[in-house]
Amino acid sequence: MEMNIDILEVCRAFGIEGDLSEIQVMRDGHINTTYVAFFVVNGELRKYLVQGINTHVFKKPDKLMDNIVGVTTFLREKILENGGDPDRETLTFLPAKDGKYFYYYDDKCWRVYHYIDSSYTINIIKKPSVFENAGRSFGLFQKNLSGYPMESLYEIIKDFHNTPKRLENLKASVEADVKGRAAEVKDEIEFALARERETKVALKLYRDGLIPLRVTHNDTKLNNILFDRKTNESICVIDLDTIMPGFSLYDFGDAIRFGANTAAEDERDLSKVQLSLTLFESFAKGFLSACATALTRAEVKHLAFSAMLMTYECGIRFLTDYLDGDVYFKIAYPDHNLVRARNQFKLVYEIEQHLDEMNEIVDRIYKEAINN
Ligand code: GN1
Ligand code: MG
Repeated sequence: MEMNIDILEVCRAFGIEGDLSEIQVMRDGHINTTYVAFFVVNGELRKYLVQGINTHVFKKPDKLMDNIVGVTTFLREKILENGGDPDRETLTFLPAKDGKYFYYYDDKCWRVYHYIDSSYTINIIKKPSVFENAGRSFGLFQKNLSGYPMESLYEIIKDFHNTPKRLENLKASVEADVKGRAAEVKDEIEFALARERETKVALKLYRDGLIPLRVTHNDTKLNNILFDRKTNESICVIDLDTIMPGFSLYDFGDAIRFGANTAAEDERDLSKVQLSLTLFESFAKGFLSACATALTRAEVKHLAFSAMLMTYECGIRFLTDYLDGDVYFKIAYPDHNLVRARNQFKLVYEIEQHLDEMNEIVDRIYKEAINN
């Protein structure tokens, strides 16, 4: 078991002692590779998350970890101020023996953090209250970080949510057509190109001074929240790699994209892909209960639209990666990225059909939230 030896060596480099008793693989993420390592130290079981950083995506692990350690240290203080438990409500990273929060072993870059025990992640929502909880967590996350010095954050992935740029990338990939796949996905390309005007909306609002830059998470998938096994409450926002200055619309929209889809992000049967208005409302309720008073009028007005924008952008990214030959997102089978892209575009269509209702919901919930 070569991997066990690697993981063990990595853990030792982060100062972990004891006997390695078990390794589990975590399969949720599309980018990094994550393991849980179980150690027995003086008869006591200790669990660590050992993560191989995808350096193709995150080219500067030092900057990445500066961002993350800066933010988690800041959040720790906030959580303590609010009487919470920072060991469960934010992530705790371990320095390696050289004091850095990452370590190269065998050409791979690793980091290690404490496993938050008695917690779980969710991929599909069964109960709306769970999604409301998630909304509150992401809203609070944004609120807690409102005092964080934004200028100290490094832009880890340039133009990450620059939707016009994402569409330009798609056009370039269609042009290059390195795998000869463009003909097969003509309809999807057309769908993406037909919405070019929408790509510019958020950036224009920013340029017009109507929405501000904030410290945002930028990858608010439901499975980037830990829930407590005992209380079933959401406890901790994880996957902090893409924390950067961004728009609140990104965090709201991306959460809806993933969590209010009635099917998984890679469901092939598109008849199952719909937008749940009930779930949309639940998330909006949670999110706005945490940060309504901090949002500008234009942010609130575009929350429903942001669900469309982020779903559309993600579809563009999956389609681009399919055309590029699957070089970015991990795939489990050959047309996985195409299945994901079709799924996202179906959801875009669904959101477009329900946008008026979604706007009414936000309006109602916003009024309730600011009157409370
Ligand atoms: C990736 O790492 P993960 O699986 O949480 C991606 C997100 C996409 C998402 C689509 C750094 O998130 O931007 O929205 O897949 N992360 C990065 O599921 O590109
Ligand atoms: Mg993740």
